[in-house]
Amino acid sequence: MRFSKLFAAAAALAIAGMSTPADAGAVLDAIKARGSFKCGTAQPTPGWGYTDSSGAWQGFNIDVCKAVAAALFGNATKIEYVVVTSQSRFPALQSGEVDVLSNNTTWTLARDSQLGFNFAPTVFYDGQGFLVPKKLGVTSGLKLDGATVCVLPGTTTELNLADYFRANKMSFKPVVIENADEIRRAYFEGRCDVMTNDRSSLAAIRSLASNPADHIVLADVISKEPLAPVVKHGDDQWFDIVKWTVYALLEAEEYGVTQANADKMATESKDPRIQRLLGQTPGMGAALGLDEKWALNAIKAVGNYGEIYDRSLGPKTPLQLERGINDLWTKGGIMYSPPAR
Ligand SMILES: N[C@@H](CCC(=O)N[C@@H](CS)C(=O)NCC(=O)O)C(=O)O
Repeated sequence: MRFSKLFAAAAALAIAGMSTPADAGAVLDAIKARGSFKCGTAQPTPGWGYTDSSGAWQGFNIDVCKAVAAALFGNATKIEYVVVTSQSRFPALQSGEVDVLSNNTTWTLARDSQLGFNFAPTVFYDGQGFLVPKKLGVTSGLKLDGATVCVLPGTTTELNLADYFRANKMSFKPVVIENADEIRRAYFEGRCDVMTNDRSSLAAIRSLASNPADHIVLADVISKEPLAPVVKHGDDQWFDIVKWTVYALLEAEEYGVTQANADKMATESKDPRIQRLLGQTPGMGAALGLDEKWALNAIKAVGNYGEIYDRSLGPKTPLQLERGINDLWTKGGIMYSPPAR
């Protein structure tokens, strides 16, 4: 008797579970009620996230948020941008001050578990490096013994820096400043010999120099920094939406769907993978609890992953970052989306 009751309860739960696309939760409910979501972004940084002359946010990390807004609301402007620092970002996400971080946060075990977060797919595979004034004549990180190093607090950067110097039996003096503008100024004013951060951030900082050619990002890569959007534990549907929006941008690049041709592809492509991705064959939108045009809207708003990359970070931008391992798996990189089916 007791057994059968338990069984019935379990079966009811299983059926209930099957009737929704995923476990909807408080975060997505609040976002829907508000009609916008809160995108946690770093202090303005070239390429990654900055405000243009009209005050509008632009950049690679911003495009990730715009893609999510377009997938969710069919409108890339339904975003409230919240600036966070390296120190304030995690409390901001935990408290609901932001719904997602899109700010060069590295995916690590402790953040993914202990801090209570879930990481969407990596949008940029990076590694930590060193930015130095050329006139210092330093050619390798191993020549930095005794250096004064500018570093942001609460970062993997801070931890790797200590590991690297210890492992190589070198000493350093940290200059720790939370405000990104201030730490950049400290570096440019020579208050530290070297600035350390993710190499892609160093490229952005270098581009701010009065003469970027006076500064060099050393070839050393001292860590793995997979940078990914982050949400908090407890709302699987919101997590799925952020996750699959990133994947959709990658799939679009893989299948040759661009911002310019997306509408035409949606109606004319005979490729079943494209028909599914762009909602011509329904099902993917419903699976996520979204409109069937979710991916089409995201791609129309910001372009595919390659277009986003080229526009903000690529060789033709001040950051001049080659695709490298951030290229698609079909082109020798490690960017790979599971199938949208
Ligand atoms: N990826 C590292 C470093 C993150 C980091 O430094 N991010 C932002 C702050 S949220 C930043 O200001 N980047 C450097 C800059 O652009 O000055 C981490 O997640 O700990």
